[in-house]
Order: sequence, then structure tokens, then C-alpha cells
Amino acid sequence: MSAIVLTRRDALLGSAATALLLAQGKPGWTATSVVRPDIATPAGQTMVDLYALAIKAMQDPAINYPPQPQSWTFQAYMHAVPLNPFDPANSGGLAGAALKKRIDQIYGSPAAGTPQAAWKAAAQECWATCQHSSPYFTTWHRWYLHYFERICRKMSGHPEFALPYWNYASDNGPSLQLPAKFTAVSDDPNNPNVLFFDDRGLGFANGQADGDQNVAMNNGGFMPFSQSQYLPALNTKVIFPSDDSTNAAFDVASPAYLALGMTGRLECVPHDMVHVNVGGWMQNVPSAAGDPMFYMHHCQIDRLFASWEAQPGASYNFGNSANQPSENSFKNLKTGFFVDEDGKLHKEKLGGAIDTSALDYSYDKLVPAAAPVVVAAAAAAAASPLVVAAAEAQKFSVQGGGSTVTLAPAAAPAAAPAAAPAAAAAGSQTLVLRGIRLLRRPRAPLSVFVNLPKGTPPRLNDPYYVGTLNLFNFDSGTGGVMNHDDDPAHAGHDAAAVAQFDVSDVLRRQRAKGLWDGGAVTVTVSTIGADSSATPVTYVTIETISLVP
Ligand SMILES: [Cu+2]
Repeated sequence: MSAIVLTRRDALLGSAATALLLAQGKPGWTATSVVRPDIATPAGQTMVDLYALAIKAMQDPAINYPPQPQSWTFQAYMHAVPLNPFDPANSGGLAGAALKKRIDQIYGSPAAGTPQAAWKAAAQECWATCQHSSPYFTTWHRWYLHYFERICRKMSGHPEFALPYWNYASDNGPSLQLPAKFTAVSDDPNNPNVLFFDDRGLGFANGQADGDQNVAMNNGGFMPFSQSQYLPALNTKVIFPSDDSTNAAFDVASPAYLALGMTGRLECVPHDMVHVNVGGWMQNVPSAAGDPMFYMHHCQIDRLFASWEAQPGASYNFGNSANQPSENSFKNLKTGFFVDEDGKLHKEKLGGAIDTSALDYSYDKLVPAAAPVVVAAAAAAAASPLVVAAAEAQKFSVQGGGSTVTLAPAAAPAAAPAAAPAAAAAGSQTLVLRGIRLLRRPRAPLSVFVNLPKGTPPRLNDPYYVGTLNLFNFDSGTGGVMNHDDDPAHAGHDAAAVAQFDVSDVLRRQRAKGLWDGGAVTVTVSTIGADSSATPVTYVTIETISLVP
């Protein structure tokens, strides 16, 4: 198998590279200690060029059907396998018997001992095994990148290759745009830019995220800084708390993530929100790893995890539950399957990836520890209590162009938020959206507003904005939250169909400025200008929206 691949790659690289490889004997694909660079540096740009060489070789049709372990398709399917390959961005993911059936269709029944039998066996172990909304999110993805990087080294023919990271949110400007080499369109149809991916979403015209979110990410669109920033996650000193008070003012409050402490926060913002703001295939778990940008994004997430690990006082706070695993579970018991550059299958303890030096790599620069954020919200809420009656709406559906509902007084006492933000105090108000179902992905994220006046275009920075929905983990096939984790001990997925936002400050400010009379509250869910006119499409349905005093 590898002999065939080597021949094809050599043909792509030309004879000079072949001669070099032969002269080196067995190249040190794994022994090289590498430094992963910032994509914006000259070293990073060099690595992007090598990455393109690797992708070209990995996308060679000869190794993609049926997919050999070092092929682009195999690597993307390790993350997740789309149910509908013709509309992956809106497809659910395969699991269980359906996944097994798809693998049978792809590989057939190869004779034992053949290369194809080995590829099939590797697919059965590795495909659709990514860990999300899970305490193993960081270590699973670290192993995944490690083997992917080794495969890129061999496929590019460059043992010095190191994955570059997309250092978004390092400033409020260009770092929020896709790097230029990933958006350039080749004029030569015979030599396409393999880094370019046409199915990406919409961004803003600037890093402050003013105006509409309607500039193509492939045409210089910016992600909003507020949904890409990493400091709130890094400021969380404890990785596995069941409650955590260091970061109460958290923007996107999914109870499933809050229960996971630092790793949940990192996974939510920036990880998930960068996925949904890049859009296209990147916004959906089953298709995300098909966009070459995926691995640059995850390299940044891995670097942020390494930065957190290096901070003084960072603590694991091991426990004995699904969200707060024991030290033995985290370090030894939980395992995953990966394939190396020779197509060989490896079973790894996920905990073996806790230390980057054990995997022979480091980063050119880590994010230094930041001063802790001082939370003043609770004190402010107590100082000027706002009295609002419980109110709710049921069976809400979000259409293209956005939808609004006026909350009615709640008939029964509203259900309490599943996990109240730590700042919750007297006078705090929480908006809880329960039973969220995704029917169709919008071209840009859906945001939530309260008391937005009719005819006023929604803005990320307006006095009506309360937060943005995180739909990354939702399955538009079933509508619910994906359950691609086969671990029966991990049952946090249903909680993720809930979103909750602390609206105390927003309501208090609206009242002070005379933007709201203190009476009935309206809730609007809309993209921010991504739909120029109301189109007949339903994006999301929500069982209940409650305002909980
Ligand atoms: Cu991801």
C-alpha cells in the first residue's frame, strides 16, 4: 500500500524530492521535534505551502476510494461521517449500525490479509470517534492532530513539517479573517488551490462586527471578536469543576458546557463559535474536517489548551462523574484509535496526550496568563434590582429573516435554569430556550435579542443583543443534539438542546435608557443581516422560551 502511495507522491513532487527521500533512508517522520508556528509568521507561511503539498497528495483520487488511512477522506471521516454526502453542511452524522453499513458499502468484503481489509478494519475503529461536549475533547483532538501532522509530513515529503495554527483573536483585526492562502482562487483549472474551500459562510465587514454579517468569509469577512476570544476560557483555572465562579459573565451559556468547566468553555468559545462563524462545512460536526481550515483552527485550540496547562495554578480537579472524570479515567482508562503515516492502527490512552513534549512538539509562543476578570455583575444586580414577572412563549419557530415573539405571563412557575451562572443574584433574569431543534443551518449564526423594536435591524453591538446560539453540535438530520460518543457514561447531550442567557444587564440598561417600559418582553431570534429578505425557510424550532426571574 505505502509503496503505491510513495510512487504517486514522488510523481507529484518530482525527482529531486524523491532522490532526497531515498538518500535519507527511513525519514524521521516521528522523531522530529517540531515547533508549530503562527500561520501569520514567515515560518507559518512556509508550513502552509507544505500543508498544500500534503493535501494534494492526500486528495489523490487513487487513495480516496476506498479511502486509505492517509487519504483526506479517511482523515476527515475519523472526525465524523456525514449521512448525506451531497449536502454535508446540513447533514447529520452516522453512528452505530448505520455507520457500520456505510463502511461495508465503501469497502465491500475484502479478503482477509489484503490491504483493503486492513483499511476497513482501521475505518471500523477510527471513524466518527471525535469527542465533543466531553471532558476528552482536548486530549482526543490532540492525538488526532498529532497523527494528522505525521501523515502530512510523509505525504508532503517534508519531515520538518509542523502544523501552523490560525491565531484568531490575537487582535481585533486581520487575525479574525481567514488567512489569504486559504481564500485565494487559482486561475489555473488544472492546478486548483487545495487550501481554498468554496463552502464557507458569512462574516462582518470589520473586526468590531458592526453592521450586517453578510461579507463572505472567502472574500475578507471578519469573525466577531466577542465569539472568537479565548481569554475567558483561559482565565478559568479549573478544568473540571461542576461549578465555577471565575468566569460568570459567560457569553454562550449552554448548561452542558458550563458543567464542564474550563474545557467546556474552551470548547464553546472560541472552538464551536469559530466553527459556526467560518460557516459552510465548518459549522457542522459531520462535515467540518473536510475543510482544510479545520486543522489550523484545531491547532489553535490545542495551543490554547497547552497555554492553559502552562499557567500557574491551573488545576484538573478530578472527580468521579461523567463531566468530572477520575484521574485514572482521564489518564489511563479512556482510549482512542488513530492511524499513523504508514496506515498502521494505534490504540492510545487519551491521557497520553496531556503533555505536548511526550508527542515531540511545542508552540512558538503560548498565550501568557492573564489577570483574572473581576466580576461585578452580581453586585450591580443587587444594587438596582429589576422586578420582572416570569413569562414564556411556546412552539416558537425561527424563519429566514428572523422571528419575534412576545412573552406572555407564565401560567405555571417557570422552570429554573439548568445551571445558573455564578453571578446569578437577587434581581437577575435568565432567558432560557428549551427544546431547540435545528432543521436547516443558516448562512450565519442565529442571535437572540430582547425588545428589539419592529423594523430595527438587529446588530451584534446593539442594546437588544443577549447572545448567539451555538448550534455546532446539533444534528440537522434528527434536529437534536448529536450523540456520536459511544460512551454510555456520558449522557450530557440532552442538556445541550438548552441555551440560556443572563439578560439582567441588558434589561436594566434598556430600562435606564427608556428603550423598554418594563412591561411585556419580546424575544427575536435572527441572523444579523444574512437573510436580505424573509425567505420561506425554518431554521430552528424552540419548544419553550422562558424569562426566569
Ligand atoms: Cu472542532
